Amino acid sequence: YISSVEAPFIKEMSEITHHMWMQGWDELNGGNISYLLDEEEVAKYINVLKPLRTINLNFPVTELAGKYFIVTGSGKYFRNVIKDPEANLGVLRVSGNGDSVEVLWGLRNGAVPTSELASHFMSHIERLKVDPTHRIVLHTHATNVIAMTFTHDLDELKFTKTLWEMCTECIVVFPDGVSVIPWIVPGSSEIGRKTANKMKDHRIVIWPHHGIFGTGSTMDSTFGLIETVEKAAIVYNLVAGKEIKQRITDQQLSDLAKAFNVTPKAGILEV
Ligand code: 2HA
Ligand code: ZN
Repeated sequence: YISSVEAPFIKEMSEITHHMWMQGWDELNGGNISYLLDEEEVAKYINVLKPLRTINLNFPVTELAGKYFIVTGSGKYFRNVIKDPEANLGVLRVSGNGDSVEVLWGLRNGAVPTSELASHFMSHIERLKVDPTHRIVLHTHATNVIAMTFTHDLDELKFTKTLWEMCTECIVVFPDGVSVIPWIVPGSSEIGRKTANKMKDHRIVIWPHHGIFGTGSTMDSTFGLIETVEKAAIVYNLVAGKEIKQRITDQQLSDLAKAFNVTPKAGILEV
């Protein structure tokens, strides 16, 4: 095998966790990522014939049987991943009946996958149904999105419209809008099911007073999507309480969608 630390997927995970920590979004053990990998890609760097150990799941995921993922570890800090990927990340394979995962690399010293594995795996299942190129689920405590969930109506159509209005490019980047679930205890199967249910027709799910889930085919597109939502939330928070003298109108949002050939989520624009 080529040295595992040379694996592009380990480098990508190390770089993005470092970058997100630098944004201030992933304090302490906040945030988690799971990334669906191809067996051939994994097998170039890691011995897939010798699982290190098995971890049982309390939410079976038969749909993901045999699939490979690299994930962040539970209780691990994004800040530390780049210094020691093998302690803070793990490469997993879902067992044939979907009720456990085999650890193939990483999660040194008995560490376990992210506490939000239920939300991640259930979201992968739903996104793969609508997008065969889907690969990544990324959760982070994006500061301004969290702040916005205190002052803005949590109705997801209203939330989406406000974000679209904050920056011209938003409707082009997420014409499918954002979804919002109620506040639920994190790490639970319930929050996993509610999140995944929204993933049937959204790539973004906002957890009020907690953070955001984003999905996509590549690390760049997934991070870029979350970055764009967060940017809109920054602008929202900056103009909050100030007199708005001009704004992007519904007609202009509709013109943007036409010009960039995207279909805005229905029921939001009044034109
Ligand atoms: O990993 O972010 O939602 C800690 C969390 C839980
Ligand atoms: Zn969190």
